[in-house]
Amino acid sequence: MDEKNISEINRNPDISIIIPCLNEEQNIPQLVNKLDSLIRHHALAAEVLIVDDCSDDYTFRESFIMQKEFGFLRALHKGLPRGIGHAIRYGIDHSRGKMAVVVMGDLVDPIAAIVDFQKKIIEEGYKLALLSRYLAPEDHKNIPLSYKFYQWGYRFLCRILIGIKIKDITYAFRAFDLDWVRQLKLESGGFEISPEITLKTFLKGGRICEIKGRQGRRIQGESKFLFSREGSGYARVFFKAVILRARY
Ligand SMILES: Nc1nc2c(ncn2[C@@H]2O[C@H](COP(=O)(O)OP(=O)(O)O)[C@@H](O)[C@H]2O)c(=O)[nH]1
Ligand SMILES: [Mg+2]
Repeated sequence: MDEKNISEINRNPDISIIIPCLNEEQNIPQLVNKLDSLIRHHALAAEVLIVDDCSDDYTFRESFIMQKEFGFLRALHKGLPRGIGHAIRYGIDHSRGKMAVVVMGDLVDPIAAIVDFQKKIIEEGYKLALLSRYLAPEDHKNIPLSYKFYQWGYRFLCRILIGIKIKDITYAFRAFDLDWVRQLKLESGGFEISPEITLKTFLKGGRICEIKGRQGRRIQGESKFLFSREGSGYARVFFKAVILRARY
C-alpha cells in the first residue's frame, strides 16, 4: 500500500480494532506486529486503537512510540475511572470504521478470525459476530474449570429466562456493526460489557452469528479479572435483560 492509500484508510477505514489495555507493556509490541502482518496479508482497511487506562507501566509510551512505525495505530489515553467496559465504550466513540473488533491486549485471541468477522458483518450484514469457544469440544479444553462453571451457569440462565441460544455470550473477542452498537446505549464499566452487547443485540432483534475458535493463554503480564469485583456487573446486565424481555 502506498502513502496516499494509507492516509485514505486512516481517515476512512472499514475495521476499527479496539484494544483495551491496562498494564500490557510486555504484550503491546508483539500484538501490534501480529496485527500488522494480518492487515498486510489480507490488505485489510483497518485502524488499531489502543485504549490505555492510566496504566502504571509504559503501555501508553510503547503505543505512542509505535504510532510512528505503524500508520494504522492510534494510541488513546483515557482518563479515570478505569475499567475494560469504559475503555471499550471510549474506543467505540473514537472509532472511524464501519465495524469494530474488540481484541484483548494479552495475546490470547485468535486474531485470524478478524477476516471472518469482516465477512460476517460487512458482507453478510450481521450486527454482531462472536468468537465461540463452545462450538467444538477441543476449543474449551483449556478454559479453567471455575470459568467454565460460571460461563455455563450464565448461559443456562440466559437461555431459560431470556431465550437466547448463543453458546458463548461472554467472550470479549467479537466484532460488531458500529452504527448498531452506538444506538444500544451501553452502560457497563467492567467486564460485563460483553454480555451487555450480546443481550441487548438479541433483545433488539439484531442478527448474531458465532464463529468457532479457541482462546490462548496469557504468557506475560497479569490478569485483571476478579470475579468478586465483576460478578455484580454480570448480574445487573442479566436482570436488566430479563426485565426488558418481560416488557416485550
Ligand atoms: N483500558 C483498560 N483495559 C483493561 C482494564 N482491565 C482489563 N483490561 C484489558 O482487558 C483485556 C483483558 O483483561 P485480562 O486481565 O486479561 O482479563 P482475563 O482475560 O479475563 O483474565 C486486557 O487487554 C487488559 O489489559 C481496564 O480497567 N482498563
Ligand atoms: Mg486475558
